[in-house]
Amino acid sequence: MKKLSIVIPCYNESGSLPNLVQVCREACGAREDVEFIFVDNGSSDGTQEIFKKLLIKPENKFAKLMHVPINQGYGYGILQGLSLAEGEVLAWTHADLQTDPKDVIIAFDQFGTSLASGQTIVKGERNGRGLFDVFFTASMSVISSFLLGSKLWDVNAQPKMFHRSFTKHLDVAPHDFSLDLYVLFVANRLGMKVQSFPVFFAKREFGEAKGGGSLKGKYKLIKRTFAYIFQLRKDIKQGKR
Ligand SMILES: Nc1nc2c(ncn2[C@@H]2O[C@H](COP(=O)(O)OP(=O)(O)OP(=O)(O)O)[C@@H](O)[C@H]2O)c(=O)[nH]1
Ligand SMILES: [Mg+2]
Repeated sequence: MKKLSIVIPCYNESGSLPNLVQVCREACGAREDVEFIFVDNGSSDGTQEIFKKLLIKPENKFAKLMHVPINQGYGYGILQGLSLAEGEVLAWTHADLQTDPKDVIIAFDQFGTSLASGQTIVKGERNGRGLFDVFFTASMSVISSFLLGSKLWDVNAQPKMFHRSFTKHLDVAPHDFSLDLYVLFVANRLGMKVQSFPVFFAKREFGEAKGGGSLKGKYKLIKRTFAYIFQLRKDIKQGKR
């Protein structure tokens, strides 16, 4: 019986994969109540072949692989991974090892009782980042919170973790990077507790930044986030949410 399923969406992260699988295996240790689900999210860099070779090894039985043939966005990949999950508590985190996958298990052990109640969402809060990134995140958090009337802080920090009963709210979840914002918004709306815990945020070692890790990425993140926020506001006004 799995208690915790951790989904890791991977998009063109071939350089990180051997390290990622090893770190997740060590984090899992001998625990049989934890499973990892790696999602090859429509990568074009040989990710699928690398995963197949790694996950066929007996020591890597702790993990499953989900293959999304055509990339349809970060959120879509996570939702596909969640559909394979057997755990009572579900989580996701990133593939580039900026946040240690072990943190997900530590937080699960720490907040397991609140998570089991279905009334708590657990999220990371990034430490160890540069001043500019901290300022960028703080500004995004304040503006997003104001526009949605919802307390949002360090939205894109990983992991996100919740009881499986929360998945009923994911049918209309966005398929792009706004998924993280959406789950926090819904949790606030339902009056759930959003429990943060500190995670050290390292520099990316392999592959290239596709999210907010570069200036170009930050520009795209701003455009995408505000487009989604205004769509959400419209839906709320029209009673669709
Ligand atoms: N851009 C993108 N990333 C995806 C997708 N599916 C999964 N991912 C993963 O989402 C994670 C977040 O992307 P990152 O490029 O790390 O974003 P970021 O952390 O804001 O940027 P960096 O700080 O430079 O790493 C990575 O682990 C990607 O592999 C997808 O469809 N598009
Ligand atoms: Mg990253």
